[in-house]
Amino acid sequence: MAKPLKDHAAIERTVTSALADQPIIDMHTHLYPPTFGSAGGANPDPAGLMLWGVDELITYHYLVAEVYRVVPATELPYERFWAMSKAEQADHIWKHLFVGRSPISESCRGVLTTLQLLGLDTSDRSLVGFRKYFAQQDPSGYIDTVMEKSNVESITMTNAVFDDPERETWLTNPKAGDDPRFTGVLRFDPLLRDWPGAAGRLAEWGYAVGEDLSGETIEEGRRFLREWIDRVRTIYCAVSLGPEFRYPADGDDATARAGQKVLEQVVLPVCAERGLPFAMMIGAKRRELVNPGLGDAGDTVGKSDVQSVINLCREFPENRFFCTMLARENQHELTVAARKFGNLMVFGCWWFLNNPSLVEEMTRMRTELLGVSYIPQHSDARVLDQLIYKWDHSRRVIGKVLTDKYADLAGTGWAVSGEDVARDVRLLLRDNFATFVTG
Ligand code: HDL
Ligand code: ZN
Repeated sequence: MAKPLKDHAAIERTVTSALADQPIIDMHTHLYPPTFGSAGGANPDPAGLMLWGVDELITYHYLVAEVYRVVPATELPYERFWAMSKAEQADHIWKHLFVGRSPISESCRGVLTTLQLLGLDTSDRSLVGFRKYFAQQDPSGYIDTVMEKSNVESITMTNAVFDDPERETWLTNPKAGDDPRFTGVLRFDPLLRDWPGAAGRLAEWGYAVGEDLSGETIEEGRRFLREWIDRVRTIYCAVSLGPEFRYPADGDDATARAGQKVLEQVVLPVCAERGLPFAMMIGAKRRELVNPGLGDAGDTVGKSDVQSVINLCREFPENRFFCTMLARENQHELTVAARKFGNLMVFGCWWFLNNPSLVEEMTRMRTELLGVSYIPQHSDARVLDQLIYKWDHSRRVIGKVLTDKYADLAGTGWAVSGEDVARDVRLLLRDNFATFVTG
């Protein structure tokens, strides 16, 4: 019989080391291997999709939004900011969010956590030394450094097939995704959010589809998905959906009705046939409705409809669904929905929820309602180095919650052992995902 953990301090130590020692499969990132072009280091490719280094960290779109709160567009027009070099943008953000004010927001703190855990001197308020360090790094070797420091064993990409640079990379270099440290996820938002636009693109690419979904459209749509699932060697398929997403679709909205038909007759049948989960990330209100001048920073959050997720899980029992929602207000109802369906796996504290106060609230609620049968976090990293801070900060909060929960458990007289904790942490940080993906 394993030795039970006696007191709160012993439980805290055990939980902290179990989380630190557990290699993570990061199930949602926007990261890429060097085959997609390296935008950092000594010889940056400005068109490269592999973002890394201090200037990319500081110009992450979360910080762009925050700097525009203190230097408004009336003072610095968006077009002028976007015309600056990456280094000039970073200098502007560093001046106003780090030197001119304390960098206590989660996005600013994250930059400093990453630099500190890389062993750099974060008492230095100049960027010169940091830039020198990154200029000395080799892109591929640096990926190993970051994965080792964050204890991430596998990085899941977001391969958005409707984004031209992404698609063209795959078409010109079939080996683009061969890096064993990365796995592919086929992302196709326009298929469901804007079928008329998507149909036009597919037709350009040689698929005999029609906006009116007639003729061979359904079969050709399935061919398109199958070909890209194979090319990307995708381990699940994904979309981001707006807060207005409904299943079944609102009868008056022709585009939404077309999206529903594509979901029912193309996406879900191909995912089921290939045994792939389908991930729905719901609640992002895209920048066109908010503030397009901010670019990636221009999107916002809206409350979504959990009943639509319930309807899909019930009506498509042969499909497996990942789901995360962007609004704090949706979290309790979505977590309760996960109690009703074994084919629903809730995951992550997405985007505007990835802040310690909300990660703690969500992780407590999920653990109390679901035990350890959920996936507490994904990084959503867009800049490679962010893995270091996003997982350091998340492990700290998850550790706080698990320590309390195991202390409560020990209080019932149940013998909590280090082996139990390590097994549960393995499920939360890796095996719940790995098992759900293989089905
Ligand atoms: O759609 C998504 O996958 C979101 O995560 C967006 O990429 C968003 O801009 C983001 O980076 N959130 O962290
Ligand atoms: Zn994302």
